[in-house]
Amino acid sequence: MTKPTYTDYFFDEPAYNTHDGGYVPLEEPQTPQQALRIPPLLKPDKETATDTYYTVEAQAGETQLLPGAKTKTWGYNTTLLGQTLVFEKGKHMHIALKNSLPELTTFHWHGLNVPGPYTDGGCHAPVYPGETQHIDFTVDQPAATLWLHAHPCPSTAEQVWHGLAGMVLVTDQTEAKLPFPRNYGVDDIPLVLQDRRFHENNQWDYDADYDPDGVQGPTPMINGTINPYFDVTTQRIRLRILDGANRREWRLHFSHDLPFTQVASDGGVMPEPVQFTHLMLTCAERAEIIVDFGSVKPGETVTLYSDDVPIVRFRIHDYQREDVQLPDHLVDIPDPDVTPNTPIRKVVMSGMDEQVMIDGKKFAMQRIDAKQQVGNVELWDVTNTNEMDGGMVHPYHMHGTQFLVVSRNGHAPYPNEHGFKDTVGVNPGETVRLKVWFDKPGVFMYHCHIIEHEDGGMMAQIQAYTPEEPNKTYKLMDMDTLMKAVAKERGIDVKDLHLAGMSSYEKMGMQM
Ligand SMILES: [Cu+2]
Repeated sequence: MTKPTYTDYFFDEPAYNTHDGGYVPLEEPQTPQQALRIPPLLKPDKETATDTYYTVEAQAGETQLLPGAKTKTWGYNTTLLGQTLVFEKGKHMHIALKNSLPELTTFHWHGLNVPGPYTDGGCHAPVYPGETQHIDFTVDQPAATLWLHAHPCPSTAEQVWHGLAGMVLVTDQTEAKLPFPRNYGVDDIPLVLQDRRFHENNQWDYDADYDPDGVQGPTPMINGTINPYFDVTTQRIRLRILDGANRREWRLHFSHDLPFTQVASDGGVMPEPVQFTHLMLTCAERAEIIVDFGSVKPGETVTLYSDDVPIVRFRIHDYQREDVQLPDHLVDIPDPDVTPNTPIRKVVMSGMDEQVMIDGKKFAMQRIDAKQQVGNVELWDVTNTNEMDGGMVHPYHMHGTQFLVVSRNGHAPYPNEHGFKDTVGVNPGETVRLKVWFDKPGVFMYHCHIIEHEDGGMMAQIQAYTPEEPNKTYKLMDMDTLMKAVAKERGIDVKDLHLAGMSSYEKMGMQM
């Protein structure tokens, strides 16, 4: 039987962001095309057979994005986004987290299976300006495309907007044996999809663009490149695509409806490859796709679009012909049993704008909302009740776990949702059932990954505990400490401090 090629985006069309009142359409940049920036691989400080040492430095700088003035940007080991980290499965990683920014930040490893809350790097793990902290962990999960981003509540959105987002590639022996392109920068290409608005003198202005439903800009920015092209020199390329935007959904398709094959989702290689002509990603989701240009002649250009706007041009050069068939089965994904006694947890995402909440509450850093024993499998029913004006898709993300998608409103999940995921788009009026377990203890956040929604309180946290320490207490960040620290960094009085996400609490008359 020939396998299907899927030609639709699956998500509910009336809930697409294009229908939002505040939607900012993408516009094709009018500036000259530039070579797609490929983030360099970060060189380890030291490497042995068993251990790897990295220094990750959050820094401020300037980046030439448009002709004329450089743009003030932030990045990891570079001025914008990050150098790419490679984590080899089984190795012990030692990472120095250095903050050279003028304000506190955190280093969150999105999708990485590490203990919480300090190694995970959510809001409870601040690194103050001028400080260096050290984490270490053993890489304990399959090959995957993960990412590093800032997560200091309620300023996550603003810091990511400044540029704090980098790629993290986990490698392992299983993936290494699959016939995938893996020559980094040549046929294995990270693709961070973001959007920005350029104000006077080519600068970004987060406050001016602020929208509690998610900040957007009209200009596509791909790997920190405006109007990029990529020179293709092989028949096949692998794109590791990340929706790194604060709010934007990407509806991807190539010119001539060129089909492509998705081989991995958030948490790694999928059990089976799935062929598409169209693919929608919600915030923080990743898809690894393999594109075969075998039907395209050298000299031609294949364009990647989001909706109807070109975002990357692939200029096809001479390439060596190859005839690679992907196996029908790629990897085995463990699917732990559930029983009629398996607990079913309910999570409700509600509201839009300032009203966003989880289970009728806004996030509080000192409150533990749920507990689950490490190793136990539970079903999580995640519901999006927001149907106002057609509603919107909330990308639901969990720290500390790679989950399985069981069903959508009782029906089969989408064809590319059979592998490990850490972020899943939930349509309005829909309940997505997940199979969730934690391998590591700690306090972990779960939230909408429209980043302004999480800053605005659409977030909660769970304590994953071991039977030996069911009531372990962790030192959790508190609002008073945070506000005083940021006010001091900015040289202002704490009563004059305003952080973007706070407005959602104030409008609702709620305390952070
Ligand atoms: Cu949301």
